[in-house]
Amino acid sequence: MFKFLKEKIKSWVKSSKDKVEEKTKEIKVEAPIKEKAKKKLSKQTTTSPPITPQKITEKEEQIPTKQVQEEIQQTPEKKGFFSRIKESIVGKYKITDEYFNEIFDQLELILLENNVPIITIDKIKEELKKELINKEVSKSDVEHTISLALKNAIYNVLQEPEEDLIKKIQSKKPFVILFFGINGSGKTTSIAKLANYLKTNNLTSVLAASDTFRAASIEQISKHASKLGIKVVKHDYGADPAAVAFDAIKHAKSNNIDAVLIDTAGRMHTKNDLMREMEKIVRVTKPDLKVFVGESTTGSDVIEQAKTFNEAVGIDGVILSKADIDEKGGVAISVSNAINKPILFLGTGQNYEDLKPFKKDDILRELDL
Ligand SMILES: Nc1nc2c(ncn2[C@@H]2O[C@H](COP(=O)(O)OP(=O)(O)O)[C@@H](O)[C@H]2O)c(=O)[nH]1
Ligand SMILES: [Mg+2]
Repeated sequence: MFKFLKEKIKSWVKSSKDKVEEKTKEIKVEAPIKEKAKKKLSKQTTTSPPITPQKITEKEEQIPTKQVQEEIQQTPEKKGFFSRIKESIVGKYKITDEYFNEIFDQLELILLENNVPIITIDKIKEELKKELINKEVSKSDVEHTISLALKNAIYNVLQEPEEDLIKKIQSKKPFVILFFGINGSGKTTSIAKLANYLKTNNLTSVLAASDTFRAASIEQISKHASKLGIKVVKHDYGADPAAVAFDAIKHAKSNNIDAVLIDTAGRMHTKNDLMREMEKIVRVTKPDLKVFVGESTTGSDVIEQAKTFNEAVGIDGVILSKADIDEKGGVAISVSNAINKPILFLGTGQNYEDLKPFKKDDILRELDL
């Protein structure tokens, strides 16, 4: 899923490390030292060759006398100059604000190119800053430190469900799940996959064919139901979707069925009348879980859809479909951060078993962080 992002992040970490080394050398060579202070400092050292950060160990660190320290600190040209020298002598580097911004600019571009919106980039930046700014990093640890900080930052923007869905469904009968999203986002397919997932977890379900609008939609869901060996409740095309869902819930109650999965017609989040219709379905069915199905590959569009659906009807969780054909993966990283709701599943193909419970650790593993 992260074909592009994974490689780009890897080379970013590497180039950030190279920059740290470069910068450390720069400090060593270019930093102006007041002549007087410099002489006093050199008097203390027994050997004359210039000290390069790579060769020096902590043990060999030269501690200037208090007087020398004061003189260096008093030099007007560089604030905090002494500490910078010290860092370079012991082969350590402190990541300053200025330096952080320099390396972060590159990462920002990489994330933008891979469908991560600004709101999430800002959050990642904030998290990275907390971990990296003013942190003393020994040279051998630079790569690991940056990579670990990014891992933590991404971990903190991801959201997985707090409670296992199977347990949740077992706690209330029938458990009503409503699915919505735009046309072609993968709602009907995801419903069929979820029905199959429930079946493998010994839970029964009934499908509500509440997409009474799109041509062939009732046939499509009926075909899935018959393949899976489960019941579908349907009316005619043009019927009230809320009434279909209501009947499905009634059927579940009288047949002791665990879950009701309500399909709906795809609707553009920008069409007010369709959003009002969705509000009516919510009022009538009182779903226990409202699931927004978004297509992973649509990038920033899906973030906008999620925000609008969340404001209009409220989202409890997200299914991101077509993760298998998404080479960027930015939406999986950012959708939760944009609406503050977890991703429940990733759709990873066209077969019934291609529905993967969302786990933060899996994402980090896929990113190789
Ligand atoms: N590759 C892939 N295709 C998917 C996935 N989910 C759905 N699709 C395909 O996307 C198309 C639209 O799906 P459908 O469920 O009809 O979307 P709906 O209009 O939201 O109900 C169909 O061709 C599905 O087979 C997925 O996770 N991966
Ligand atoms: Mg459909």
